[in-house]
Amino acid sequence: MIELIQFPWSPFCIVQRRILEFAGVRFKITNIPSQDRSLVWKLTKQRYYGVPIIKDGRNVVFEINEDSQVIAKYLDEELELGLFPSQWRGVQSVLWRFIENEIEGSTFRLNDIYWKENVPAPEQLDFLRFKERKFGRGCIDQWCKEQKFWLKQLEERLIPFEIILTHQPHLLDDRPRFVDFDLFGMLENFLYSGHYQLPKRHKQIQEWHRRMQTVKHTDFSA
Ligand SMILES: N[C@@H](CCC(=O)N[C@@H](CS)C(=O)NCC(=O)O)C(=O)O
Repeated sequence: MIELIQFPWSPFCIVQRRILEFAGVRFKITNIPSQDRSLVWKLTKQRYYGVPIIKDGRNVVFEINEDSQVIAKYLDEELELGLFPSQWRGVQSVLWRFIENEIEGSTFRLNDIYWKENVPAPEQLDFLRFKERKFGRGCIDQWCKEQKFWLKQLEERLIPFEIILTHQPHLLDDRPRFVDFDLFGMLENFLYSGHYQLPKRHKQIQEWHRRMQTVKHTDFSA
């Protein structure tokens, strides 16, 4: 059985989790503390410490750089999901960079504002230290003060997706492709704390998001 090693609010983990649910296969979730990557380190034979990774029998699958989609492509091939059709290769690789940088830049900050509610107490010290070493002292307090700005920025950066979805049910055509799951993962991370809703003006995104929560591969089989 495929095992997903993750922690629940990670946007990139949510992407792979939803792909596995979409596929309709049985899979196992192993949650690790967000600041303890020893299991990942061990399984990858000291080659990776990020999440998510997956273990499928003897195969341990993980990313090789910031923009690789090794895990999603592995699942796509093994489970024949049609997430990376060749005609959309170029377009998808441009879109996922936008989603994972421009969109994620707003969404993770907005969710991190509520970190004390998400991160279990014993992990909070390491979590805060990790964030402050990466983004500077007091970064989360700063994001808290800037909350309106990040919300506005997210709303604006979602406009192109709202326009696309006015014309078609999914981001590239009439069925979900990888970028649909990618955007879904970032938005689920944004919604994780329960303090936010999707921007009111983005009605098409709201509907698409509702569909993406339950869509199944079998809905599209011939
Ligand atoms: N492009 C990677 C990004 C994964 C990523 O940034 N994961 C975060 C957690 S959300 C992580 O583990 N970062 C390294 C760290 O926290 O040390 C992917 O799609 O899996």
